[in-house]
Amino acid sequence: MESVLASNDPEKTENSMDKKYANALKGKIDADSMKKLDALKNGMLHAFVAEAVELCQPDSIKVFDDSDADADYVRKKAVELGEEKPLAIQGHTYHFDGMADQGRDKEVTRYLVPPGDSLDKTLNQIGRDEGLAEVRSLLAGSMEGRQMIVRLFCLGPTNSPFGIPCAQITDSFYVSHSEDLLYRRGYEEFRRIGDSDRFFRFLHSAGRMENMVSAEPEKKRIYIDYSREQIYSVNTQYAGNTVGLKKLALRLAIRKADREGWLAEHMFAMGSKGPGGRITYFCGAFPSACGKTSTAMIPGETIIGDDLAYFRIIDGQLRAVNVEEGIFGIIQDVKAKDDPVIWDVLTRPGEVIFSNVLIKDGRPYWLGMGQDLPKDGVNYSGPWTAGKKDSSGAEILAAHKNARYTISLRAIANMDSQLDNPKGVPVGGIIYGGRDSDTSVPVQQAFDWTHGIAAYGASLESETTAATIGKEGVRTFNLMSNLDFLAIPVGRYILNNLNFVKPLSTPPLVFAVNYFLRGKDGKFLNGMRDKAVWIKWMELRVNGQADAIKAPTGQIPKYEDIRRLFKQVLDKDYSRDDYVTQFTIRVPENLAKLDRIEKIYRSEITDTPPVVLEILAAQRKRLDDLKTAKGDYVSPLSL
Ligand code: GTP
Ligand code: SPV
Ligand code: MN
Repeated sequence: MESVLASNDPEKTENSMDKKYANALKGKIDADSMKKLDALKNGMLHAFVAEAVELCQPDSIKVFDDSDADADYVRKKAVELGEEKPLAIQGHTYHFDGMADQGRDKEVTRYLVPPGDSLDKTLNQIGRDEGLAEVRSLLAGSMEGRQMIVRLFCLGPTNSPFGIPCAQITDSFYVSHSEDLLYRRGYEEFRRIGDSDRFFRFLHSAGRMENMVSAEPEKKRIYIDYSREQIYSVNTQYAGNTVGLKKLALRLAIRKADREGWLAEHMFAMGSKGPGGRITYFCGAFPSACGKTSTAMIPGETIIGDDLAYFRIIDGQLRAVNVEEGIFGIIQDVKAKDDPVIWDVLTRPGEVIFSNVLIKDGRPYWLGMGQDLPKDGVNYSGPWTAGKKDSSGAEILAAHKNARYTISLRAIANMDSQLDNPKGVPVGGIIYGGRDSDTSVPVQQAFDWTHGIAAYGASLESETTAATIGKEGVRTFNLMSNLDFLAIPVGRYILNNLNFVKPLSTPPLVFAVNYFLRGKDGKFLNGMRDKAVWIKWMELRVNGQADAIKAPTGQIPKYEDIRRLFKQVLDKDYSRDDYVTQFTIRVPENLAKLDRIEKIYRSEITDTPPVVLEILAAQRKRLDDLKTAKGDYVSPLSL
């Protein structure tokens, strides 16, 4: 049969939709959905839906608008169909992903490269024609017997220079429900943009399912058709692989930002309260599972976002928005004592999706929750008892390390009042951090923007975690925590960052933190809550109210300031010994890091901006000089 979409018939229905598209939907779409879709008068959207229907062959199609009734339908369907199951507390549900679907799957996430284009050879990629044929064959007929869900959302606030409208098509009510919690509704935003092609498109199918879990992980594919700003995802449910607006959109946004002169970052955004009630905003980039959510959630501060931020220069200020309005957060180690804000949301009635936790008697359990876990229950592996092994003989823990919760920021007591400001918030400081057991001090400030971008952001390394599938604990280069999502040349991306602040008279300060520094005994040198002190020190620095000591790697805090802040913020006595141990400059480790980073920029990255190498060379010289003067391990008191 010839595709109805192939005809070139310009004839319109009595409504706005092209007849060929209307024909493709006929018999499957209900009148209300047709009305909603038609009212948007967006030819590109109509084409996207019609093509998806032709390919995936759903039984029915439902188009959603911004109404609470529609969100309600999604929530109910997720439970009715069994993708989510209710828990004892009202509004709480849980969802499992498959055994081989517990994190972002970088292996099968590929860019579709059109003929004549080329991407950095380190990026996972496939020719566009070949890739499209492959993923389309996996999607063909994938929605038979199911309903196709057509949702419209907005990345960033609506009616804002930051906003990017998005259309998500999926057959998963879990994915759709997650998006309801995580993103701003966008039907009205589409109405506002009219017949524009300025929107991202995501097509997802969970594929064949067993027990409501994607059953063919070997056929999992996540393909990024960047030349059309469209993503295909199939045979997976894990949100990082399916929720188009999260990391898949980030890949498109980075390219769009590059073209348009703004920045799309893997960063949290938060407000820190300073003396006199002022609020100073910070954005921070740490790789997956390295502390963004925990930092954005510091008790007593305010949260804008925990994972994704867009930056623009507006009215002479660097301003940021949260791309999202919810949290897909790691649940491991969330405890009543350390994380009172999240704990509260996770233990009272309200909308929460728990994924890949242990369930027993209608209650969720996770690793590091601060209490003994049941010895049996149900988890992502099915019925579970302590000691259960997987097919390769490895122990299956009670809950997955990358188990998560999905909530709306609106449920959180310390949500910042500026979350929806269409112009975002002014950024006082940028923070880079990663899992670094042996090199960097807990907090330091760059000498200037260029030093911060080159020596902190572009030199970021972190040990891998359970948030991505693969080996954990491997020290990996991950510039600006954004390397997984970068499909523009690395040097170009660094230059975009370097040049971004050129129009500003005072750029934000740049800081580096390290929550994961270990002592000789292998134990962490800092407690979970110490980050609250580092943030307060940065807040004072941004406002010119704290001194610093010049070290070769940056400016570090003075003991007296930190001691005072520990007392004030955590009511803790911070000893001079702790200060010396934590802030000792570890010269050999810092030099070794420079060796690793310089090697990458000299031999693997072909468009390294020369200034990056100059900054690193100057840092090396400062470290060498210190070594000559004072040895390998230099106390901050002797700087
Ligand atoms: P993504 O959502 O994957 O992007 O991660 P994230 O950067 O938001 O990470 P998150 O804040 O959820 O932290 C993840 C893990 O880091 C948790 O298991 C925490 O226990 C651990 N963590 C956070 N802060 C600290 C800290 O100060 N010290 C130590 N040792 N671990 C920490
Ligand atoms: C991350 O892995 O950085 C996350 C979770 O924030 S995911 O949705 O998988 O991207
Ligand atoms: Mn993340």
